[in-house]
Amino acid sequence: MERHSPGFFIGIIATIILGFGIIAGIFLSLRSVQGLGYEPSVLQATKTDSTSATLDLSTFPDSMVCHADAGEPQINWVTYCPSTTFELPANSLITVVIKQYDGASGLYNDFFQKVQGTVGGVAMYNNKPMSQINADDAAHTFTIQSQPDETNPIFVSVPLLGVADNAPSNVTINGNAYPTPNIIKFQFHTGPAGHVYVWHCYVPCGNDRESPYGFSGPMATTGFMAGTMTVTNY
Ligand SMILES: [Cu+2]
Repeated sequence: MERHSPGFFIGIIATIILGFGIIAGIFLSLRSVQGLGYEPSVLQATKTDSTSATLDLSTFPDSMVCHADAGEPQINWVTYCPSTTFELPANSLITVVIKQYDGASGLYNDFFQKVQGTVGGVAMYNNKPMSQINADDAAHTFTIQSQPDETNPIFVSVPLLGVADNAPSNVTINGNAYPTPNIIKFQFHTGPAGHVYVWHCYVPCGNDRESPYGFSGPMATTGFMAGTMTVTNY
């Protein structure tokens, strides 16, 4: 039988210790990411009758209105408002109305310039029906996806038109000035209760244009540009 030097065994022990160290490191960093994440309160769509409901949202270029106590740097992050943890009634027609106050930052992936999964394949942009917008004009997207094992998949994706960069800030909310928002409205259907979907924005509207190219900060944080959509009975 081959004999190993003491160094061989020290190497194995070092590898085991290092392995545990890496696992512990990953675990701790994941925990701290969760700690950074903001757990928003649940926003239930408002039922208008037994088979329909409305979800009223806004998107802001900063967090002054929606996360007033966030502190640095979150107070400067773009955000959906008032929440990104949504609850929708089962087997219903959902009308989403978004007041979009932010300028465009544009898409890297033109797939998300199309309106997808809505009733009629369109969204209303300031009362005008459109099935897509220019990729460069997108400020955010409203995108619902399903996990791979989902038995009732839903895919809805609507690009939100940015306001012009030179638009005057003529709207005041809680003492903060914003331009007149674009109003984006669309509808989709929910299926049976008891399903949870992934909700996200796909415009790289995060902190910077360096790696990871706008997908950091608010894009990676629950309550800003990431969340969940739960279909339930209420
Ligand atoms: Cu966004």
